[in-house]
Amino acid sequence: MTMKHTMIFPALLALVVSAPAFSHSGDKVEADYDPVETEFGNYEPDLHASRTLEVKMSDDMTFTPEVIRVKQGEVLKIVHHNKGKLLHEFVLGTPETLAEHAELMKKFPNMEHAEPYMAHVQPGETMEMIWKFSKAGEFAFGCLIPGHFDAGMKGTVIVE
Ligand SMILES: [Cu+2]
Repeated sequence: MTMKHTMIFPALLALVVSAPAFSHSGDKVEADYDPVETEFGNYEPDLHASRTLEVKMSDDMTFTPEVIRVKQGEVLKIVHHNKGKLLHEFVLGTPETLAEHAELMKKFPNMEHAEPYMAHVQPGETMEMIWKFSKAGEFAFGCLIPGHFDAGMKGTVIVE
């Protein structure tokens, strides 16, 4: 991260927050998303979280906590705190979807995605995500920035 980047970012963020497509003044969600249904849960624009979970991302390639336990049907607000000096991501999925996505990111490192089950968190920043864990099972989350996932930046979600 160069000095130039750190100077530019707050201005970009201000633009993003004030653009009409981006919602909820005060909530640092990335955007308004269309409803999404996946094998690891779903998102609708009007979800209300029953619980907030704080997740820390660190440059030692760890998430804290590494295991997230949820009751089936629970809507969680996950607040991601990037405590490091590097960009980190939180991407929910299954071990298979994350591994596939991590491979894609190696081939196309500048590929940008925006989905309600992922958050790109700049150093020192905080982002929020709301997700309904509608399906029971064991799922996964990870940081798919090239190198981070392979270095162990991943965790487990247990929905029961
Ligand atoms: Cu990372």
